[in-house]
Amino acid sequence: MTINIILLGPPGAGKGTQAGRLISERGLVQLSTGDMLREAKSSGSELGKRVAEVMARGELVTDEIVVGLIREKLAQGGKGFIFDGFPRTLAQADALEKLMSEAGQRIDAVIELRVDDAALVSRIVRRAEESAAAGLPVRQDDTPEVFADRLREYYKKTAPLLGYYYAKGGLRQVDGMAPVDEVAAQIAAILDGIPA
Ligand code: B4P
Repeated sequence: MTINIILLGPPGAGKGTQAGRLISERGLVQLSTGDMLREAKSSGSELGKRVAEVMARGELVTDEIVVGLIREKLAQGGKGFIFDGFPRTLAQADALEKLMSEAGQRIDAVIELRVDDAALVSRIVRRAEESAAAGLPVRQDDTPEVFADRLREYYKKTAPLLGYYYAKGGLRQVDGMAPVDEVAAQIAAILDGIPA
């Protein structure tokens, strides 16, 4: 069965973590705008330089850039997508709806990972400490100061999507505070309940 899902939630909610599970367990294709933007950043291109400045401030990159990246990926084809970190604004949600309908596809479920703010901050701080201890690069936006700005952007620009998808009837919620395996089990139960 082919399914397309959106993982929605604040920064650090575990969208990327759960997308990783879904790739290995269900063979879905992950479309992470965060990863795409980090790739653009490390390429050193003009676009990458602009993106790097915005991300370092904890702000959202423009809808135009992000929708362009998603359009390119969707044009490469494939079935069964996990939209991880996209859409993040109402304009992106509208653009996605258009792109999916042009491709003759639909979004089967929008899954919100619910995690409280204090837990988000401690996850991000832990990730930065673990990366540093392992000699791995630490994400520039994983500092408590930038994280506060990322969270502010989330509540201002992304949280309104919860009402948007609730009104459409496709919003499902999971307890993102639970351990990774338990969150994965909650998501699996939602996916198993989607009619073929
Ligand atoms: P993203 O890369 O999307 O990153 P994120 O929101 O920080 O992370 P995610 O929710 O995936 O958390 P993760 O699994 O890593 O965005 C980064 C930046 O890119 C944005 O600020 C923005 O500038 C830009 N951007 C991206 N998409 C955009 C868009 N559409 N439009 C505009 N700009 C865009 O988990 C975090 C940590 O928690 C990890 O260390 C993990 O191990 C841990 N964790 C996960 N699940 C856990 C659990 N259940 N219990 C305990 N710890 C857990």
